[in-house]
Amino acid sequence: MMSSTKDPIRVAVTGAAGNIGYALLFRIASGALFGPKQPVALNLVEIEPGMNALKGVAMELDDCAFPLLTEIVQTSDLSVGFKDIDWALLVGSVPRKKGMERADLIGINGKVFVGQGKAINDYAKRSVKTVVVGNPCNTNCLIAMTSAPDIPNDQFFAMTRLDENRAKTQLAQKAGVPVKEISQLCVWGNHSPTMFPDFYNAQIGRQSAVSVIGDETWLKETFVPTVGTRGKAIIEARGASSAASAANAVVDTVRDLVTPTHGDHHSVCVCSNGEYGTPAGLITSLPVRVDAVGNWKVVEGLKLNDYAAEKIAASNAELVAERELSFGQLGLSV
Ligand code: NAX
Repeated sequence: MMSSTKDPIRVAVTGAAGNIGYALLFRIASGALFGPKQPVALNLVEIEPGMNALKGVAMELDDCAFPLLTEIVQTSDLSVGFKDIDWALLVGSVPRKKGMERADLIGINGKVFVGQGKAINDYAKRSVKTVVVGNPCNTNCLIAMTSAPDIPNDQFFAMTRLDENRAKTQLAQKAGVPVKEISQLCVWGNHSPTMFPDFYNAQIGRQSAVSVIGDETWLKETFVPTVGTRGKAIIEARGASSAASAANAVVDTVRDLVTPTHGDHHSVCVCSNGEYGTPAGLITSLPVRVDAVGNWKVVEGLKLNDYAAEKIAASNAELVAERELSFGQLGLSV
């Protein structure tokens, strides 16, 4: 078989030596994002203390002899890590430590995402697309976007696909059907326990999920909080936070942003233009579909009842508060 002559797609991954990085890099290198004919180059970005572990990860990538992987760059220098990249997957961030308030966390990570946004602005391709995973991912993404004024806002995303995937499985298990039967399921708002997995618009085998499940109390009182606190439940069970499922959701997010969507839609945090009454300018999770030529759009015309609208408004109010706090600390303006 002839090898591909296409130019590689260059993907930067921050936090590359971390847990999600370890589950993600091998899937990118194997072709899971852009298909089996598209070469990829990996720019692995870490902070200094992570560089030795990163070397080991790069050695393992070498040892896979992935035919699609053309180059591995290892660096803690953003001017190298983000040079001419097509995608920035911003996974690394400082975890919340004992005694640290949420405001402290937002402040520490806020500075990191100012720096990364500026570096994307200065060194990446103008067509670069950025997906933020590191928490608080919506606000970190907003900070990076604001710090990259030369890159269009519609090229910035934050991840709620893991929440969508979690929600789908909860519905499938309750209904006793395979997970592929679940569609039209959008998680709205902030990637935090306030998120709203919209069971009203979801379908199970092309029928309304509410009518198939037949138990609205379960949907409101069990399903919604189970999805919202699933991350915590994983930590309690595993003693470590979600890594493989988070990496899988990064793969799903990027693949579905470069692939036309057929009939369904997916949850991605994007910069709101005020759709469905969400505050314009926030990075909030909305239902997104990709057209035949690869442009994404927020799906129009979904009906939101009072319960759904209230839940979404509460989650967006939390994002507005995070924006006020972080922009105040960082001296950014909306
Ligand atoms: P780890 O602590 O295992 O790894 C993080 C890595 O990032 C470390 O190797 C660290 O050295 C590196 N790092 C820290 N600051 C950096 C910087 N400024 N530049 C480059 N690298 C840096 O965390 P992991 O389990 O991989 O999780 C990463 C992030 O994903 C966390 O913020 C976590 O909260 C977030 N998550 C987001 C999810 C989502 O759905 N949006 C779900 C999973 C996960 O909780």
